[in-house]
Amino acid sequence: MTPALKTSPKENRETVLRLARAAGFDLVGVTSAEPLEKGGERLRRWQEAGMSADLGYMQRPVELLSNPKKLQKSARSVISLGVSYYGGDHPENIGAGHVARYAWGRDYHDSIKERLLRLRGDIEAELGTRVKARAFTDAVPLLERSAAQRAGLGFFGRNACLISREVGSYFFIADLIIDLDIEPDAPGEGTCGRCSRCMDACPTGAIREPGVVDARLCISYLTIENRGDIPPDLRERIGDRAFGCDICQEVCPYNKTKARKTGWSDFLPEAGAGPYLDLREVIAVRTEEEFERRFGGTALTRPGRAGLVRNCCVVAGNLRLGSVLPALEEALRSDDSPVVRGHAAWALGRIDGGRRALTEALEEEPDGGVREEIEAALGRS
Ligand code: B12
Ligand code: SF4
Ligand code: SF4
Repeated sequence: MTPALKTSPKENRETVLRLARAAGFDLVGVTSAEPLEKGGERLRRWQEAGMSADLGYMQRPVELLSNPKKLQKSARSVISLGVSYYGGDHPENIGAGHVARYAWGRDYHDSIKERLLRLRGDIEAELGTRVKARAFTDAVPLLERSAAQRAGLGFFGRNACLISREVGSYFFIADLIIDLDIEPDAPGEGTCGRCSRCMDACPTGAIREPGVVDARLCISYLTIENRGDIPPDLRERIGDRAFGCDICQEVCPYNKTKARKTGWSDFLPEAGAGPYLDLREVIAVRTEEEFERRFGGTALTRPGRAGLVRNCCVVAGNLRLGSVLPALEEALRSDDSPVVRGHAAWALGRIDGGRRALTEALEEEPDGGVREEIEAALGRS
């Protein structure tokens, strides 16, 4: 290892780009570690409008979320990386719970972190010096889309996603905040033109204005980050979505023509839960151990057992599946979580043959909130 670096920012850039591609990243770009001012401004307005819902990590100060140097004092550059998670399209629904594409395979946090650390090692080996670099994806408080846009990976779509002209928007963003001077890229450019398909297609109206998503209404938030009840007036609009939502990306013309099949076997359906969940099976998961056995190592653990079971109850109610009645009845009788029991009651109220179990449960139910759900499902309130 040589302590002093003899390579120029231009040479560093060539090295980083080559090594990142060799490590399997589809996209790579570089920006300085200076604050992301425009992104910070947008974040401030988003926070002030209450659109961050109860996401505590998004309510942290704008100065922190928009400044790479707050995460690593010695930072000189941000290497922004993109990796496609596109494993194809969903087969036609056969009465199951739809899973957003990014979560079909192994947990991306683990897969990407491993490769980022390997990339950092490769950079050190090639430059012959140690570098200080913080490696993360979707785990550290930084506006990753804004950093990626400034690093040239793509442009902001009206659905707020970063869209690459090379691969569309089905890609994760990962970062190395590094104490190395690297020649930066020009910011990403592109436009939606006159298209507004994502805004028209969003079932909950969550895209409040171009590029601005209200988390309180977004199905991705409601089914993944939210730990409590799904507001009754939004349940029907969730349709068959049991985990996350891709609607505003599915309708996007860039994804129709540019989506690139992932080269990482970790993200293929065989590596995890795949594109659909068996509703009866998930609704019957009663313990944390069973949940971990079934979904450990995938992103589906994020909402917790009760959250995922809750979502599957809502989907069963929306699809009005008689075959799921016994599982819903059992959940209403015996699940420990009031959130699960309440959503099971809601679903039973929408399925033919569900009333008897509701009437019986009303006698026994100890939780006031769940009793209200049962009353509502029976049409009494
Ligand atoms: C909080 C969060 C959410 C929240 C809020 C989403 C939101 N749009 O704000 C919820 C839970 C709803 C969510 C959902 C999803 N998320 Co999310 N999420 C995040 C997280 C942690 C922070 C996002 C954030 O800062 N939001 C606040 C707003 C203000 O910022 P922003 O989304 O970055 O939007 C910026 C740009 O869009 C820009 N902008 C928008 N329009 C315009 C127009 C102009 C002219 C300009 C200049 C700028 C501009 O301004 C905003 C501020 O910088 C990031 C990871 C991270 N640390 O950055 C992942 C991240 C954004 N999510 C990601 C993914 C994959 C998703 C989902 C697709 C998952 C799914 N299938 O269910 C959906 C997509 C929903 C959507 N349409 O945005 C990826 C996006 C990758 C990409 N190609 O864009 C990220 C980057 C995670 C990662 N590391 O890969 N997410
Ligand atoms: S992810 Fe779904 S709910 Fe969220 S903005 Fe996109 S279409 Fe709307
Ligand atoms: S669907 Fe249309 S408006 Fe929405 S992000 Fe794609 S190109 Fe832009």
